[in-house]
Amino acid sequence: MTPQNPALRVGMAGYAFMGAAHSHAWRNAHRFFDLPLTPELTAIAGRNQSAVEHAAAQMGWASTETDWRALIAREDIDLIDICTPGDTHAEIAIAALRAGKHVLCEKPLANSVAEAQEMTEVAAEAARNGVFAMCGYSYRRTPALALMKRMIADGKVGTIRHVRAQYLQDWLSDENGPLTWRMDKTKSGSGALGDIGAHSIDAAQFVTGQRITGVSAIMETFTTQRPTGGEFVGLGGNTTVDASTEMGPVTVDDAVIFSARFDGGPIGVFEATRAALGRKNAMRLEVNGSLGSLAFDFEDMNFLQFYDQRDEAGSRGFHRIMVTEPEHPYVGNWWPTGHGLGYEHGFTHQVVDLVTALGNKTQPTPSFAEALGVQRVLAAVEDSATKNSIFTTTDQEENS
Ligand code: SOE
Repeated sequence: MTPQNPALRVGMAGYAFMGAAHSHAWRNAHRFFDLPLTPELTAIAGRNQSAVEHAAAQMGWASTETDWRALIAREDIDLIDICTPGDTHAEIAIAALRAGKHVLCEKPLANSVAEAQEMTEVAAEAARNGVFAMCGYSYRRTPALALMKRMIADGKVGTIRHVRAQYLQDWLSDENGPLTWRMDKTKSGSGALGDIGAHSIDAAQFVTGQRITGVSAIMETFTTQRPTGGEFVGLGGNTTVDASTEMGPVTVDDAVIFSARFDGGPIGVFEATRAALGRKNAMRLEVNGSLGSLAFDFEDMNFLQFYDQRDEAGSRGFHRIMVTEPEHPYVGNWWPTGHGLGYEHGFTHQVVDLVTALGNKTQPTPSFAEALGVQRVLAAVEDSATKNSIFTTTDQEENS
């Protein structure tokens, strides 16, 4: 009888889409990976008693709280998992760390650089006492993106010249879609930029091992007013019928595009939108180097495209690597080759890496300091978009 690993007792704040994805990960990680600690779904917190009790029953949590502060006060909880909107991240994470609880905080880390800086300082102090914090940029744990990073590090594309990142969704194409927290700047911090553009920024810095040092941006809000009171069915799909006819202001971007410079020399082009009809979750990343290119599209997430200039001239072309071999990151613990993984597996791999780091008493990644770096890029993009001077063609005609 192998000795039972110590428990990692988890308290989660929030139970919507991210709560469901994180709960799936906490339930399954130790059943497919050998972990030094065994996660336990000890308590879930949400303000609405009946809703959080339903969520607990559905997602497998042992108890409920209606205030996140009660989670932090409990002696039977070791880690706080923050799956709430961005305006609550700083308050919850700082209180949890100061109470000696490890923290997993959904992305983006915060709604401002100032909040992210304070969280990072508190996390650094907590780490000195063996209490660790991680930010939930889960896409880097998609096997094909982890393989992209490995191949770049192994020199497969040579010197990086271009980084091209798009994150395209269409669930906000419908102007009758209701006004929810993701469109309220006081709750979400920004729109497509922080919600999905942050994933692209983290993934681009992760796979290249380089940092964005400067940006030039345009941000746009296509639908400036939306019906209040309704909710989206799931995230995409049709809106519910109970959206009221009262309209409210959208205070965030529908779409953002920006150019970027990386500290190691490459230049980059980024795009994030939730209004690209027909694109459901097209998180795309392409790296072009002096010896080859790598390209990924989450809508084809079990494959990585690789062009190798060193191939025979007559046989050069993008190879479509099926990322399901035991040699590939994470996949050896799941199914035989060719059976594939899904969106939820990135969250499970996130728990695997977090719990492994905690069991080894080492800093899990991305740390709050690394997530602060993404926050700085988000702020620079917003700053550029508000101050950027677009050189119109009429300017050129007048000045010529
Ligand atoms: C909505 O755009 C959303 O749920 C994001 O918030 C998630 O981070 C992304 O993984 C899926 O789309």
